Amino acid sequence: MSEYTFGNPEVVEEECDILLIGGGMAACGAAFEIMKWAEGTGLNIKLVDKAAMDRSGAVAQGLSAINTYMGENDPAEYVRYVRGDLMGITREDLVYDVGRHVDDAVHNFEDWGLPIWKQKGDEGKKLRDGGKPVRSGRWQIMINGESYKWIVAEAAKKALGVENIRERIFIVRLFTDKNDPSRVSGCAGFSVRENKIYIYRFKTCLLVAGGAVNVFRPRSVGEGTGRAWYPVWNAGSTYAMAAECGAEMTLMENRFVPARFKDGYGPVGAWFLLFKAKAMNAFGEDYQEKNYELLKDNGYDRYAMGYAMGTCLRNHLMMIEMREGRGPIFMDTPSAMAKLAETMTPREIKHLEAEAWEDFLDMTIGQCGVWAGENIEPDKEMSELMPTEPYLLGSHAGCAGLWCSGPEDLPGTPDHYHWGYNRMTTVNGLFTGGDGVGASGHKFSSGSFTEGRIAAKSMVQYCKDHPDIQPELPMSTDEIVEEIYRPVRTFLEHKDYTTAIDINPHYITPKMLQFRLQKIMDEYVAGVSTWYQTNRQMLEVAEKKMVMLKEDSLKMRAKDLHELLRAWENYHRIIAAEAHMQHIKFRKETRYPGYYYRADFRDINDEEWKCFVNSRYDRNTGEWELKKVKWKPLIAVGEKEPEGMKHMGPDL
Ligand code: SFD
Ligand code: AMP
Repeated sequence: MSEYTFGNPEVVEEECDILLIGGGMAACGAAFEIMKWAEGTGLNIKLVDKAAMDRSGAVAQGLSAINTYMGENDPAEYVRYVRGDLMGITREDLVYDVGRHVDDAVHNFEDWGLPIWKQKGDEGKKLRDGGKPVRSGRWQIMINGESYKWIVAEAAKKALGVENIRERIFIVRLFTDKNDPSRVSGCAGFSVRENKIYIYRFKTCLLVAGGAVNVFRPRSVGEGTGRAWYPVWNAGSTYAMAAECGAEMTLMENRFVPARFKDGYGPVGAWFLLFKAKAMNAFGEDYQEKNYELLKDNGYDRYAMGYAMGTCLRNHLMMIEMREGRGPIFMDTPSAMAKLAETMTPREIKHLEAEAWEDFLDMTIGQCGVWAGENIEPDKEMSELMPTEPYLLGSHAGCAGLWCSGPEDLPGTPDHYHWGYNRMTTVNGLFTGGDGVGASGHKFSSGSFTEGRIAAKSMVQYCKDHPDIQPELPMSTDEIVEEIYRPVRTFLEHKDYTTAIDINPHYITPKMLQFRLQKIMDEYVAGVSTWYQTNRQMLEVAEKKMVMLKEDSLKMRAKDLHELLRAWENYHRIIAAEAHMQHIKFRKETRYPGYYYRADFRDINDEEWKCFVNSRYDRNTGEWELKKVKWKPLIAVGEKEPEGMKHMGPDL
């Protein structure tokens, strides 16, 4: 079988001061920012992305809104919003830090060519010059964003220099230092196009490889496999690689279950907020209004105050209808469009129809496919909504991630919120941003970019403070190659044992392993098949099955580079899944109804659980250590911005 000649990879070894791992919003923010601070230092800075930066990450298909823009709002109010949406427990220092800096990111995007909708009379006037954006919600502004990622990536590449960027390198493992296990020293990965392994040594790195998708069995199976809301190519690398080198994680029990247009996974924000559409049950009832009182049952109403009900609570009210047989849930697009059209000219109505399509054409083109394929004209026919399978992420309406040091200049911040450099994890030299930073959701694209910028500044400072670090890897090159190419070796060694390449007692295909993981998570760890419910016993079964799955994961095969990628993605998903499962087991309450339910602890229990849950993974023993960490509110309820917390503007 001469086609299988990729068994002995070439090894490329490189050294740099700072490595950015990922090429998404946070990485682009870092790449854009870092050269300003590094000027004159001689620091060598590189970036590696698993894909091509122009279209990599969650913003690949573009977006139609920027969901975090302060404008006239006060960042303290933003903290209140995020805190409310995430059921009370957030790192308010980190959230505030994003809020005070995020607008400058958006102004830059506009300078680089991103079209931002403006209110009548302000067309052509930039945000920077006081141009008023079209707001869909209090925090969200509308854009024509099909090319959003191209635009941002172009600026990042220009700033960092294309010669310092390598695309299509999938990083699979981070290393602590041979002589100092509290410090990161390098990483290794492989090219997804060539038979090459890459090994990097560095003083510090920014690990921003996005969230985790396809950990749970998706609603799209069979003919729909491959459709998901969040990007399928983000496989939990951020969480897994950080956990494997001992970084503390926080709120990994949290997940995001977005309500989406069914089957196409089209986002609902523009429909709810801009078009003012209403969702209803099969009998035309507004279930949010109808079920509101039920929130009192388990103390869920405590977090339904203020101007917006949290995302998970909106899900909860919808799920009651679906569980009790009053689905489907519909988004009433025709009424919303008819209402808007009442005051419009025929030309404006045509434009409105175009906008309804463009919302998805700009961001989730598959939804247009569903509409076209099912003959749905949104001004004439309603569309179904559906809560999706769970995703692990820290930048959208979720807050799973790594425990990070925050800014030091905010009054009232407790000592355990900062121990070093802003956005550094508990492993020295290991920084993160975007989906990587836990306990501070609702950053979205602009906030993730902003966090990349914040981390970039800190990383340069870290290098200046530690000029003498000589990173040394704890493994030899041969050992690293052996580990990364294990699935390839397994395949080459056993492929001739059977005549059917996919059927072999000596190996498991990455696809089958992924199905196994998804089945476990779906059926025992509160996936769609149990309507997001679990309990201690179910989690214990999952844990047992996971041990075997992990054992078998060492027998994954890779018959080509694509499968090698799939194999390692699965490995990352398993670690992320384990963290999620362990955290859900530890937190004995239902903190996020509508995201998941602990059926054995249905209430929100503020007395015992208004705290972070943090964990550490020991790669050598496979053990998880979990603990409660004190939460502290920094922004008072319903007051103006506290003294000393002034909007800081663009200067980081
Ligand atoms: O409509 C490795 N998001 C929205 N944000 C908004 O501001 N407005 C919206 O309208 C948003 N909506 C939305 C959003 C996302 C998606 C998928 C849809 C709709 C359909 C959220 C933002 O996009 C999100 O918050 C940020 O992009 C997060 O930024 P970051 O940097 O944390 O993640 P990334 O951009 O996905 O980038 C990850 C990068 O890592 C690379 N990578 N590289 C090397 N080695 C590995 N092992 C790697 N693994 C991954 C990736 O290639 C990528 O470059 S709406 O729903 O609300
Ligand atoms: P989505 O399209 O669902 O990802 O949402 C985009 C933005 O709108 C996010 O900031 C959401 O939190 C917000 N959003 C979506 N639906 C609603 C709603 N019904 N009420 C308030 N905010 C919403």
